[in-house]
Amino acid sequence: MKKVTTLGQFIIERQAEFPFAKGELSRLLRDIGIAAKIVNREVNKAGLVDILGDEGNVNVQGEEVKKLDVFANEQFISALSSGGECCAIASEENENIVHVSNDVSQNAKYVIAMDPLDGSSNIDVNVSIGTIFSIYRRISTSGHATLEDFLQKGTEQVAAGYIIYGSSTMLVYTTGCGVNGFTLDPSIGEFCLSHPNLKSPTTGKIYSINEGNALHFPEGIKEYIKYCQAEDKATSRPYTSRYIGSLVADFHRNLIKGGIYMYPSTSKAPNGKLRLLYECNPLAFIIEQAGGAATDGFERIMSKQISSIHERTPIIIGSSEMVEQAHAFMRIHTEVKA
Ligand code: AHM
Ligand code: MG
Repeated sequence: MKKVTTLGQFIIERQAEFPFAKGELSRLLRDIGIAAKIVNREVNKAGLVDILGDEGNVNVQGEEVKKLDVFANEQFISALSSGGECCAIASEENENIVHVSNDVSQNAKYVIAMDPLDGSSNIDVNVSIGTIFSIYRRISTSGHATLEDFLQKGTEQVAAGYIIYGSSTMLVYTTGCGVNGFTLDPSIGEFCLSHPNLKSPTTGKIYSINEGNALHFPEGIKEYIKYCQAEDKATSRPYTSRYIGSLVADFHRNLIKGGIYMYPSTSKAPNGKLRLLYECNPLAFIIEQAGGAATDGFERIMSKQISSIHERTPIIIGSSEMVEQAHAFMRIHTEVKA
């Protein structure tokens, strides 16, 4: 019989790779895994809320029915707070940093940035959604964590990962020594190693972008899309267009199959839509660890200076050769303009 490695076993086996305090980072990842299972349980019941809940947002047990993104935020904050290894959390759901103020956590060495439930507009229609997280070692030495603890470049991430709540639920993470994927086996309630040492194909046939915004894209992106759609046998073009509108799901598919995901700046949203701290940097860390690339069209995502926790950035992310090609189009068309 094939040996099954659970997430917990894997973290312990691999903790020698961790650059700093080994046990603490292991426990943080374990806490994230636990919260993910609880959120997964609720995501799977999402459709039932309409049946079990009533108009006043109260279910048959008399409990308040919470929006899933609010629920996910609370679950992750609670798991990370009680674990004692994280002193503060920045979340898409909270305007300001959430300090973990119990005695155990105040002097913890790590801070976590997260999007607890990304793609939440897809919940009501039974389409995949995800959680994204990023772990930094704090810079401040004692007391409350500071903004500077979060405003570090993506290159300083100690670990990052995502959970995809899809046709199956997977947790994928990196600590800077490659990328590994775990699939939740619902029968035993454990994440089991299913995708060891994930590698991004150097090129692919999929491009993912919201073409509804095409009128407002930069010239370089418009030209790159024409390139994706042009016929050329040698490079397997035209590519296929695939866009779920759930970042984690689009990213995950392209990571496995090879492809490129773009959310560029538009004339309406000059900084794009996605958030640097808890959406782009963690996925950039993962894709680079898998051999792919991530840029904002001009600069490597992980090298970008960050000045606020909810800052947005354009992003081009995926298979290395495809990202390089899109980048080249951006360069040429910016030079032409200048
Ligand atoms: P959210 O954080 O409000 O859920 O928005 C992020 C989502 C991503 O999952 C997805 O890639 C993107 O927004 C889709 O945006 P659009 O609908 O503009 O294409
Ligand atoms: Mg989001």
